[in-house]
Order: sequence, then C-alpha cells, then structure tokens
Amino acid sequence: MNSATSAPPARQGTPAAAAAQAAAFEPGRSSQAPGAAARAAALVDAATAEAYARDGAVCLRGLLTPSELALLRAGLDANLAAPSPRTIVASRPDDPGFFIEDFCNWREIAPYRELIFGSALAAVAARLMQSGTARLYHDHMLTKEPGTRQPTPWHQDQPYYNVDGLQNVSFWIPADPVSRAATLEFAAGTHRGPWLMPRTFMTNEARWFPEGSLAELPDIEATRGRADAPHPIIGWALEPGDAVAFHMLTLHATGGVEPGRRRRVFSVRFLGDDMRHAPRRWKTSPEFPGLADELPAGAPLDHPLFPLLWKGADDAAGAPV
Ligand SMILES: O=C(O)CCC(=O)C(=O)O
Repeated sequence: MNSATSAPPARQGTPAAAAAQAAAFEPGRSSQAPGAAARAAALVDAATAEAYARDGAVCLRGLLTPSELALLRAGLDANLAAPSPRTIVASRPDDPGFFIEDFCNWREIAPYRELIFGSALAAVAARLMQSGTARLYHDHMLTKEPGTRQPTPWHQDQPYYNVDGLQNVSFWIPADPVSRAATLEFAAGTHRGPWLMPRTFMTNEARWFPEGSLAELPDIEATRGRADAPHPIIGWALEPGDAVAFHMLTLHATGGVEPGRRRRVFSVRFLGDDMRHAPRRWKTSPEFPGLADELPAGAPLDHPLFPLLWKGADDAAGAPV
C-alpha cells in the first residue's frame, strides 16, 4: 500500500551497492531454516491452502515463535529509532495519533534480517502460493501510534508494485494485540481480479491509469455482513505472533487504532515461481531505483535485492502443497 501524504525521499545508494550488500548474506545461506518445512506444513494444512486460494487471505495463529517475536520487536525498535530515508508519514498533521511507514530495511536492520532468513516465513509463503520457490520481495513497517484516526482505505497492492504474476503473498505481522475493530480486513475473492483503479488515499484521485481505464472498486462496505455479499469481509483479532497472509490483489483496508493502543506491524512480502519483473511508467511503492537497467521486463526477480529464501525440499514436508 501507499498512503503517503508526503513523497518518500529518494532511495539512497545504487542497486549495485544494495546488491553487493545483499550478497554478503547469500553465501551458504540457502535460508532453508531448520525445521521450517515441518512448521510450514503444520501452519498451512490443506484447508488453509484451500482458503488462501479461495479467499486470497487467511489467518495464521502462532506464525512467529516467542524468539522470532522478540526479533521482530527489536527490529521495530531499531527501525522506529532511526527511520530510513524511505520513511513516509501517512497521517495528517492534525491526526491525534501518528502513522509512519518504512520500506526495504532487511539489509540494514539485523533483527529483521534474522527473522526473515531464519524463520519459517518463506516456507509458509511457498505453501500458500503453491510454489516450489519463495523469494523475498520486500519488508514494510506500518506503525499506528495510539489514537491514530487515519484509516487505510480499501485497495489492492499489486498496482503499486513492479511485479506481475499470480503466485505471491504478503504477511501482515503485528507486534501488539490488534482488536477485531482495528485489524486488517479483506474482501474475500477479490484476488481473482480484475485490477481496480488505484486512487490517492487522501484526495481519491485516479493514479497512473486514466479515469475510466480500470474498473472502479466495488462498494465493499455496502454489503458488509450480508449473506449475499459478493465479496464477504473477513478479518481476525490478532495476538502478537499471529499474522494474516494475503494476496497482492486482495482488496484490504484497516481503520485507525483505539486511544491507548499502539499498533506496530511488519509486512513481509514474497514472490513465487510465476512472478516477473514489470517496470512501471509510474513511481512504484516501494521504488527500486535503477533496477529496470539491470533486470529486463518479464524476467524472474533473480537479483540480490530479492533473495531466494525457499526452494521446495525433496521430502514431502518441504514440497509445495
Ligand atoms: O497496516 C495498514 O494500515 C495497511 C496495511 C497494508 O495495506 C499492507 O500491508 O499492504
């Protein structure tokens, strides 16, 4: 998502520098984290995989272990103490709270990296995507401080991204308890398409596509709670360690957060076998400056910025579902 009220500053460094930095983590790191296949098999049984394919969103209870949750919190602390140049403030100046986002920090923030490389996230992603491989796309921190009113309106993520394809997943992982009222909600089944007109969150102006060139968002709220809703709204209250997983085309939204309740979230996004580089004419969120010069349109995202973190093992537990 991109709810920026202010444009992010230019990304520091070149893709080549970033690639060199990323490569430092590559040798000997197949990222087949010990036990990941078994944990993924336990978290994503056949019913969960089916629900993901049907609805484009599922709840995963206990996705993170307590030590992984500690890494997440350490990463968030470091990130919030020293936001990157990519940070954006996504709430209005008169909002009683504060909504801050940051992107693509796994190379700089060691606890984020350890969490992403050392957990079962990639293996879980592969099972949900029904993909033999899982490649990291990017990480995205979204923190709403207590009392933040700024909602995140219904939107699809993929129009903001530089990737095409169907096998993808984002994990939305809160570090704080999230009530049913403040959780991320999904319009079930919208991941099957079509692409819907992206609009600015503040002013509702069409973005990148000329008015009328894409279908408009259906009025998801109009059928909230109705048995005949074409796209039922689904969502779950979450405890720290739980997460929701959703497709990059699934319409999703959240409200603000209650006074006295902080909501720190880390979204980690993965790409499966069929995902391809799709340089856009518009500024993507996040941006990957210079990448279009290194990776042709239509190519797999085989680049150190997007490390391959999972390759289906020979054993049944590691194989794609
Ligand atoms: O956390 C939020 O407010 C929105 C999350 C979102 O849109 C995303 O992770 O793609």
